[in-house]
Amino acid sequence: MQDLNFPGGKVPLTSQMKFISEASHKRLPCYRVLNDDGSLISNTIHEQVGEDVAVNMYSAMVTLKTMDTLLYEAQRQGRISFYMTSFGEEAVNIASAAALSPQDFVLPQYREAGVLLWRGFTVQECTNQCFGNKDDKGKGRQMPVHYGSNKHNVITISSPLATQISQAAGVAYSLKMDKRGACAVAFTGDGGTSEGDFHAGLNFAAVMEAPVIFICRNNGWAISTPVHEQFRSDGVVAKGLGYGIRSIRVDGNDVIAVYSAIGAARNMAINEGRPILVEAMTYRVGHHSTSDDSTKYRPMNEIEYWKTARNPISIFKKYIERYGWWSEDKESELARNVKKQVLEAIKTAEGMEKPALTEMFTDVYDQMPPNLYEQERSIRDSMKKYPKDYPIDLHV
Ligand SMILES: Cc1ncc(C[n+]2csc(CCOP(=O)(O)OP(=O)(O)O)c2C)c(N)n1
Ligand SMILES: [Mg+2]
Repeated sequence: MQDLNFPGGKVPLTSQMKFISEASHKRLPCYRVLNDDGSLISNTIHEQVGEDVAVNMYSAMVTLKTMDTLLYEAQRQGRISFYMTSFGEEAVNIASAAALSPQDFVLPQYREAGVLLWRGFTVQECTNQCFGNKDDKGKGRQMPVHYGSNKHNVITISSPLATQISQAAGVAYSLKMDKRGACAVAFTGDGGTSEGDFHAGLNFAAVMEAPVIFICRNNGWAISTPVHEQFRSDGVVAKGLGYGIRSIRVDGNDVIAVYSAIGAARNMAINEGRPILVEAMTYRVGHHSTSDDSTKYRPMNEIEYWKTARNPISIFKKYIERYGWWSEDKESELARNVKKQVLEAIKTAEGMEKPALTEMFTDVYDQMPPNLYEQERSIRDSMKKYPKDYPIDLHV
């Protein structure tokens, strides 16, 4: 039978009434370079990572984990209101950031603080944001961990899921029109892929040939929703075909695999002008946030397995030890320095004044409208009337 020329191209005809199966019997494979004992799998194609980059990536992962541990504790002590950790996902954070260029625009979900740290946004800056003090660039108006930095080309995190995905398609298209030789990178969780914005963003990027990398951290859970209640497709990578997007599934706990895949994705996105979808398979070892207790909905041994046997930091430590790039002395020195750095940052951030009250009402409109003046007056009256209910250090 002949092909028929439909709008959109020629399609072969068939007399067989054959439905396309909803699933292939084999799941799509996951690209991996490192064994769990830190040795290289033979015959893999991957980036050669030298000592400096490897040690920097390892140190950044340890910094992220230490910052998470101590800021999580600070929340438990009532010193900050909220926190989210990246435990178990340090490799996706750091290795993807390391494979990008500082000119690439990153649009994070919220579990990617490591990308900021890698770009030079300091532990002190993260801590200032979490404490909402006067050095927080967001002027204390966002929830903790909603970082963003103009200087580092990282768009501020917004709580509503997936909004960053369609925005990234637009950012990428503009980078392409301006011939900037850079790409946009949007992170999402597995849960974020159920939002309409995910589908709109991928389709828009494919049609407009926008240089954007969509990185999905498939960590198994969206708060208490497991992935089998999230989608019936073979995870996220399978969706790429539906949108005409080149895609790869990668072991998200393997630093070298993530680094290599994101580096290759970046080259294709920019040089060929196309979006790329990366599904990084990982696990959320921590609770969803400080408002969650994940032992209520998942078994302890599952958490323990990913925390120990599949820990991305320990796997990569074994890799750098094999090359003689790391030692127990270096490990203790790093641990000591990083802990000191984070504790000092917390002390400084906590001791700093809060932003002036007026900041709560500015930056939304060019000229402050009467209703905001009214709200400001009302809060000042309330402070006078109930001084005990407001922090004494509130800078008015
Ligand atoms: C539009 C929207 N719906 C619901 C929520 C509440 N919410 C916050 S995080 C989250 C789970 C997201 O899971 P996932 O994308 O897998 O990311 P992870 O937390 O696992 O990193 C939900 C449902 C939200 N913030 N925005
Ligand atoms: Mg998730």
